[in-house]
Amino acid sequence: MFLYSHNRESETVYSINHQDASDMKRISLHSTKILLALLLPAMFVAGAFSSSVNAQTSVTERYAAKVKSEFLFAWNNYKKYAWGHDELKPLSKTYFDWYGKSLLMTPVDAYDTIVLMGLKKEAQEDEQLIDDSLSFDKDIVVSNFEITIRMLGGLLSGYELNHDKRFLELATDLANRLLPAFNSRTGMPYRFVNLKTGKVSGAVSNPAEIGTETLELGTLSKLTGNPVYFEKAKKAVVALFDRRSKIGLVGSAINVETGEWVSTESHISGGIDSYYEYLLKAWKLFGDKDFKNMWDVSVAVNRYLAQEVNGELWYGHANMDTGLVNGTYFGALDAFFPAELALGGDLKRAKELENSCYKMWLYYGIEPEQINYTDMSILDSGYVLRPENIESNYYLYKFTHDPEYLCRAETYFNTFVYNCRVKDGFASLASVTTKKHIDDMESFVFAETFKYLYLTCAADATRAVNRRVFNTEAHPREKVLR
Ligand code: DMJ
Repeated sequence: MFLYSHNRESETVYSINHQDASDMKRISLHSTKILLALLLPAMFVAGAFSSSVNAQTSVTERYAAKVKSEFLFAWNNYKKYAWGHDELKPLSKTYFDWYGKSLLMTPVDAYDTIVLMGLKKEAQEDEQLIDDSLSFDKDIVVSNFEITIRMLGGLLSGYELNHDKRFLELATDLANRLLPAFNSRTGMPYRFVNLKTGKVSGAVSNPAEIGTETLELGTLSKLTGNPVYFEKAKKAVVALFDRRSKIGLVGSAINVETGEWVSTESHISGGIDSYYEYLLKAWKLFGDKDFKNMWDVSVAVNRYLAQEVNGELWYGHANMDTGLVNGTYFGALDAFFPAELALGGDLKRAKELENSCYKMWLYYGIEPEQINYTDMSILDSGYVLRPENIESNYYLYKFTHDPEYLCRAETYFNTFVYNCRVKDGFASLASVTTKKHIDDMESFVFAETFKYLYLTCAADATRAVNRRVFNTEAHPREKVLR
């Protein structure tokens, strides 16, 4: 089986090793439970949040302070070993630039979290770095999707928070350089574009990469008064939506020149996930009814992909034309969906799916990239510091105020720190069973993982963003159209 990864160009497609998967099945559930039983009591103070309201507030404040302190630990290591580069390599204490030349990925992705945490000195240093050194005039081929959600998203949120005109200039320049990606016959964007020449490549794309530009380009249209950005993004989404199957599902790969589906496998996982997220959020942010209609049709996923297994709710993989589930896989990226269900008003399903996601997180001490939910066996054992599970828990708490989700937030935080903190930052895991670290710390750790952990407990910061809509990289958007 092949899946599209959201990540770098070099990681566009990866395969799952079925031998590993069957080996993993042999790991006994019993030993995992014993391991959890030994580890968890020492690490968690579960229940601390559920006492009186005052006690709850002081505990949440202490927790928020701990999250902030771990964020600062990661940020200071980025500053020490990778300042001015895209990412910190936390084991070798050096840096990684996605395209050979830095686009300041971590400084841009981290900026609004730094502001929300009230870290004034760090915010000033970061703003200065971006103002002085960020330039998109580079002869590099970039992923339209990744650069839109991380860089354009980060610059626009930064501008909405600091009103620094340079951020808006940079965002506009970047969007103009990305726009050629939309010049396909169908209006759906190519995956890659050269920032200097505008040359495009990657005609076979997927719903997530095609449909995850509306929040960023729509915001830019409102801020600049130039409608072209939103028009291009919306046209792409509509072109994709119009190619849905008779039962309302989309596939996982489509040719943007011919409009033909290349893979009819339907799911809510990586490669499709944020297409659904942006249908809902474009409606929430811009009040555009077309997006609401598209979201309403798309909840066909609840009808065809949702499955009850052992009394738990999961979402599988199905053929987009028949709706018959043919793969019982679920993973770290799918865990974004309880958040969308909650935002869309379906709290019942949101809670059920969040319970499954939480189980997936705890089962091996921290979540693997993908499991088979019928027996919880691992299909892809890595953990790259992803935020989606934590993000959904944040929304569940926001909508229910049930202290259970505060307890869970603490568990997410403790297990994250316990498993991924290394001497000089936070490192991804090659495998959640061996817990072996790899030399990789994605910028979304700053943009999303720490932000959602912090917002779950920091009341002031949460109030500040309550009316905003987060893009898929957790950059908060002001409701500029209402
Ligand atoms: C982030 O870049 C975004 O959340 C995206 O939508 C999915 N992948 C990563 C986090 O896992």
